[in-house]
Amino acid sequence: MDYAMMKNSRELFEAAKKRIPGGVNSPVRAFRGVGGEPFFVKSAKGCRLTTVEGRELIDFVGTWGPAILGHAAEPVIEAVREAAKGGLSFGTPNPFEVEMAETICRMVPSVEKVRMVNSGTEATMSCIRLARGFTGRNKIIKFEGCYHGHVDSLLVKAGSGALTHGHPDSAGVPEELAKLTVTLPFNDLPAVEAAFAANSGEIAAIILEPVPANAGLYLPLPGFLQGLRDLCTREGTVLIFDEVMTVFRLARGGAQEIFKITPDLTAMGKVIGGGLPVGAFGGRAEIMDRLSPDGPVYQAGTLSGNPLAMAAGLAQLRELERIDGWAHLEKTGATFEAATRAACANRPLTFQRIGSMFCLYFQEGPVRHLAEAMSSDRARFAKFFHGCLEDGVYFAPSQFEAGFLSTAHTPADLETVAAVVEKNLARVF
Ligand code: HOZ
Repeated sequence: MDYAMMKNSRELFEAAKKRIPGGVNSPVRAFRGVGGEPFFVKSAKGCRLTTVEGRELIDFVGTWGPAILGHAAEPVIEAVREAAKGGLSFGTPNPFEVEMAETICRMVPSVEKVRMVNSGTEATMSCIRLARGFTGRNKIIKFEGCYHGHVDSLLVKAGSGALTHGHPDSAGVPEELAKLTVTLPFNDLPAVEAAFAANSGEIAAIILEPVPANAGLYLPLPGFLQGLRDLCTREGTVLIFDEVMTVFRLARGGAQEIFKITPDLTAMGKVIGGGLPVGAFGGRAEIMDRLSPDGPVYQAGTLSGNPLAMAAGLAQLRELERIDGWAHLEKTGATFEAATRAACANRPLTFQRIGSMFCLYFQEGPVRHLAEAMSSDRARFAKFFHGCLEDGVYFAPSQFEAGFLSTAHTPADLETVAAVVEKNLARVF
């Protein structure tokens, strides 16, 4: 069967389900949070996806973050084409990875040294191991609803698909390991103080998304991030920012630049791969130097620093700097926010945005942590989602995911979308 020629999402999904668990290679794609079946995409350009049936959709998922210039941006495609001519993978050091390391360190000043990996999961997993190796301690603190990829120690009260599909504490994670993860409510500094008191001298790291975006999107309250920084400094604990989604997106230097906090380690990904599989982690040289081959903490990867992924990411970052992408995205975000807020007026809805990331909660708010996010009306969200999809607008298929804007979303696109949002809100209320 030539599946590439198939023009029917339903038939493709039926075939996929026979050979791929749930028919998808990542659970959030399965539409279980909204019901129905996923569509299959044959191509994507700018802010539009084209399904195998030939339908065009205005996309607010952006391949879950990487497509900050829109899909198939010319400079990125050109860089990949050029790099591919020289070979796809060498398994040796290559010049692209040196340039990427220098670029990351320049754009994110807390990062003195960096290592490339192949996914955000690898990045957070490596940060945890490194923090444990550096401190000689075992316990970590994470926050409810924060999702850091599918790392064993971090699939405890996790967000994203784990939350959407009702498995925030995944089966298959040994209880002995899960016990080493202390989970706390986000934005609750006294709870963190109490956890340090109860586990004195045992906490290797605090890991968090400084802007949690895997249970929708909520922001750190004033003083929360600084409070964590101060506690980590006092306790000799490694502060890890998971900025896989936010770095190079919210600002050149991510959430840490916006909130002026210096973490010890940062997990990165998405935008730095330009759409190819990539991740990175970096931070204080003193900590990073504990990595093998210099130090005793082992971490490795056959495809790490892959020339194509590096070339794509470098081209994307260069283009973002050339067009001052972050100022552009802030303007796009503000326009989108104004239109959405107008459509939401007098309805029990909460719209939250920072830069080019956003979430519309189906509840009155406030939303500052997981428990509040959970009280959203998910049935209403699902109806809204499907109405928008029918009208050609694709938002993330779960109340517990963030939306992403790109520099390819034009004012005309946003006007179209505002009318669709307005129409479908009127339908569901
Ligand atoms: N919320 C996830 C990314 N942070 C969605 C991507 C996935 O799991 O496939």
